[in-house]
Amino acid sequence: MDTIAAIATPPGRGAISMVRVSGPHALQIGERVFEGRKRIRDFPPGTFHHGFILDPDTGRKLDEVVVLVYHAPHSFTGEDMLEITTHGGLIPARRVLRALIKAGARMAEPGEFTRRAMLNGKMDLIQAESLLDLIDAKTEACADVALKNLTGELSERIKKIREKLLEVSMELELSLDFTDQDLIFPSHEKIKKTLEELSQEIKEMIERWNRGRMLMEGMRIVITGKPNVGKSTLFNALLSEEKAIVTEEPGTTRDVLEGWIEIEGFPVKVFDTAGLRPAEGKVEKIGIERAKRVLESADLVLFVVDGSQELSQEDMEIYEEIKEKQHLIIINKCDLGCRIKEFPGGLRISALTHEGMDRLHEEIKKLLNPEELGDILITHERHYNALRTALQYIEEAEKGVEEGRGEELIAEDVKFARETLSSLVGEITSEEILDEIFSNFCIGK
Ligand SMILES: Nc1nc2c(ncn2[C@@H]2O[C@H](COP(=O)(O)OP(=O)(O)OP(=O)(O)O)[C@@H](O)[C@H]2O)c(=O)[nH]1
Ligand SMILES: [Mg+2]
Repeated sequence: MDTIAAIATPPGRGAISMVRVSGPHALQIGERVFEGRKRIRDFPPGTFHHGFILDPDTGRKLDEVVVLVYHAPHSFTGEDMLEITTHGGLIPARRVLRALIKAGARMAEPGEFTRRAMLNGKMDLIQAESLLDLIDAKTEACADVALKNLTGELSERIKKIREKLLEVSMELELSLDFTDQDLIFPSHEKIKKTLEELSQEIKEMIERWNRGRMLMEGMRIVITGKPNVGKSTLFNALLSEEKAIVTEEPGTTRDVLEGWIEIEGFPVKVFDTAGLRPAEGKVEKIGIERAKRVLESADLVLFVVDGSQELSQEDMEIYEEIKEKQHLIIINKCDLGCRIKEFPGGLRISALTHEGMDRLHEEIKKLLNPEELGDILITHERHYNALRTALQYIEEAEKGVEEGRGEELIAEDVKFARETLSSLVGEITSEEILDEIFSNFCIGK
């Protein structure tokens, strides 16, 4: 294993930056560039030491630093590590990194520190991914869920399920050894019960995936309706910003506009789109195509109609298109009176005067269900897919027990379920998958 180094802090103006070094030669490489009162190898672990970093070839001073030493295995990566705190800004940390490379370290790949932490058993793959989630957290709630999984809550649940599956496998082995029907029967009842419990537990985790996804990636709210009903005015009201152009001319909005807001800790991405109608020009046509495309990916559609006029054929045509999706009907311009008798459950608002906006927020909040935030564990598609696959195997095994299939066959399904969960926590995961996951990390993490 070679020794890696990287700048762990983002570039730019700031008080301090940090350069990290990890690997079997971290201390020796540090010594080649560090000048202080003590040699690095004599630092007691976990203590800070003041000194200078010098160019190993010329002896030129590069920065005044503080160095912290960790001895393997008591470090983030599980290897010998140095954390060199340099002055902030672009140059000091870069010069220190260059000196370390000259002294024998190699530039770290993105996520390589975390990958080593995983290889050395400091964390599993789910925890590594949660670390990335924490860094990328857009809201407090995202950070809470990420931290929970970083400290191992999801991993623990998965490992417990896997242990129970192992018990089932052992029971099946036992049944295989006995041919006496009386002996086999009670064990089969027990196996069936365990499998049922496990599939129930996995189902509950999977059910919350959609909200976990919305928490991590943001809920996508798309505003649609015919031209001039006040979509852009509503968009601006939701964002509390005059971002979209509003005019009394139908067909004002052409491009898809987007903006982030936060509702109860959930990041929410709001899209304003072109009013839907038979397009009049080339630009509008493209705009409408784009609007339709973004509608397809909506978690929630806000279907807007103009309440100051009667409902039209055009409104109904658009409604027919979106009614199968999760939607809210918004009867806008209510400050001008409401002439729409249809849609008794529609939300009457005025995007202009903000009347009724509170109720709209409430309705969106209901869909996000923030009270159950604490139960969200699944926030990655990878986790969701693995759990679904494991569930299929477990259900197949359940069926096998019910139908009295041979123990070998049932044992196969249970084994596959176990292996799927092992790959979820990263114990048997291919290099390509690991490469892909870690490539999303920052350098220095
Ligand atoms: N009185 C009143 N006027 C509104 C309200 N909402 C929007 N308007 C007006 O309706 C007109 C159209 O508003 P926009 O927000 O541009 O409508 P749009 O649906 O985005 O229109 P397109 O982009 O052309 O599809 C503007 O003159 C707005 O000021 C409202 O709640 N009350
Ligand atoms: Mg508009």
